Amino acid sequence: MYKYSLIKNLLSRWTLLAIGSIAVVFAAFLIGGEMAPQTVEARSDGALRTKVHPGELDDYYGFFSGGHSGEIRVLGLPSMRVLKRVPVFNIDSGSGWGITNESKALLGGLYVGDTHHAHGSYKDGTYDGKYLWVNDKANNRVARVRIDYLETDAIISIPHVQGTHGLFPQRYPQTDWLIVNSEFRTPLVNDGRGDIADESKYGGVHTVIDANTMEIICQVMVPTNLDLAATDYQGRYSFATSYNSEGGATISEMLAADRDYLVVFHWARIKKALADGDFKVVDGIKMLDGSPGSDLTLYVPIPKNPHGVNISPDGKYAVASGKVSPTASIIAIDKLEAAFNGELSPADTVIGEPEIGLGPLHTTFDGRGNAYTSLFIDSQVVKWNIQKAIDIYKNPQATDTAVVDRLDVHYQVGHTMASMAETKEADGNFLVSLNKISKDRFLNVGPLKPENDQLVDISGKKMVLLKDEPAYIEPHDCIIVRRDIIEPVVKHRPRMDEHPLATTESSIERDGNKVTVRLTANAPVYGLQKIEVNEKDEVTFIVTNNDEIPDLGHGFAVSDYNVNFVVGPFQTKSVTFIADKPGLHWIYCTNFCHALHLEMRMRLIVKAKA
Ligand code: RUQ
Ligand code: CUA
Ligand code: CA
Repeated sequence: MYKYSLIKNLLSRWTLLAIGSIAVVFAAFLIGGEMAPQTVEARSDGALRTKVHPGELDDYYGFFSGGHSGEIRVLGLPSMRVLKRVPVFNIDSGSGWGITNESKALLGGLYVGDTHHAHGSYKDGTYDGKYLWVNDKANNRVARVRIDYLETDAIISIPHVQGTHGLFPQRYPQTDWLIVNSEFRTPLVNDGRGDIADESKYGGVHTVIDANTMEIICQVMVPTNLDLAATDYQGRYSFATSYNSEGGATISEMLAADRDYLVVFHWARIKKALADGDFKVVDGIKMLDGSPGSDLTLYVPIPKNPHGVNISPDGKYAVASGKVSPTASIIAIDKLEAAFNGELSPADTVIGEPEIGLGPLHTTFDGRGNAYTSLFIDSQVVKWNIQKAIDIYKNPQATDTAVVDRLDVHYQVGHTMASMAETKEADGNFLVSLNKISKDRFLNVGPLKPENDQLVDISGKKMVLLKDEPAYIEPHDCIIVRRDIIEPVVKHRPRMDEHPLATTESSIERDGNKVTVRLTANAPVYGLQKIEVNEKDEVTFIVTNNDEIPDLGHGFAVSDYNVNFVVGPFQTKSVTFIADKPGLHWIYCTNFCHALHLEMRMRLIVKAKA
């Protein structure tokens, strides 16, 4: 019986596959022998192509936040291969992030971070391939990564906040604003003066950042906390879930109320308040008051301790879910203006509340009218139909359910994200379930196991689990972007003169006890063979890689000086240190660049003080 069905299964698979491949070849022939790069090939059995064979490229870029590793990871999907780790708020020995002068200037002495939400820049509701932004919940910063090099190019600190969490760029007409929420309520001026133990005086802050200059435009203060963030598809509103409407400082206080809020921020009115001077200035920052009663904000009551808020790709609905309510709430975005104008109560903008399961956190979309919500407690992703949920809500007698399918995931899912789902071009091909606990799914590696990011095919009616992928601590969220948007943007090298100190000739300059060495690196030699300095000199090395061959990187490690970084083609990086260890110190290339890579080294001679 078992054997029979196995053989039947195999047979039908192989036959179908064979017929399918003939069909694909034929179709390719029909359209001129070329498949568009963004086309995700369907397999004959209806599932998507998921194998990426050696030599083949993935269809999507995945940008995953790295949690408390402080980085962003770049994956290829559907293979789920990690292609690059972009250091952001951390120290990275591989690239020298946190070691070079350039990266230290951005990091400002802070070497840990907690990245939760990486989102891309938009034009007209879809990604334009220019930037990514990511939050640092631990040290309250926001970083920008330029996609052409996939390197961090700006980091700013957000004042007056703690728990910098939800982050979202403007989606329409393009990303000019970037908004960030503070999850923890704090005293506005948190300088240890006054009664800072009195939590009734704390508040949350919705920060508006100029996405191009990375300067803070203003902050909108509210009495409640602000957790996850979203923006609409019309450039009119931003959203924040708030689970501490109680204004509590303990977990039981934060769980007292049955409903908390989805807070909506009205952008035209924020702009008007800025233009009218309707703000106070605190530490040089324009602070607007968004307390209940202000015309800048709307407080939509939703069930209990909400977490995620996501906007459907058609721009019509905001979907939020309460961690301790088995429901999701559907908010009609086209009803918000009436509510802001007082013609409708905020509660009446809620047009659906489907019951979906326990511990709902985040929702993503397939662009075909379905939502997929992660259920932390049930360890499931639940697929439900948005229109059905709205119809059921209208009809109190309805007994059917909006739920279409459930998929067990392994285990304790946080975020879930579908391909292109945060754009109007959501394509409903793949979904990633970012599970916090892998339990027994991988070989045991000690007290802390990998997480499990699972790839799911959502192209059919039923979800199909395709792949388990162990992940190092601790990706929270991701976006999945079509390859044709990113691939043409990413460059092999910068222009050499992009770094003001780039050099094509090596030199040594001395100014008192300051020594500046400009150094070229061409495989397999540095431009100098020996440098002599005196003990306690302040030594700066400016290293330019003059090789233009793609991926020919040179390392620069100074033995026993805690200096190591890598310089890509035409890149320049610098480092400054005090030569406090007399003796011979070999400087060598750490990046295998040439048959004579091991010989690519030079001497640093530090002469002892008499
Ligand atoms: S959060 S697991 Cu930091 Cu995005 Cu919800
Ligand atoms: Cu240069 Cu190895
Ligand atoms: Ca609450």
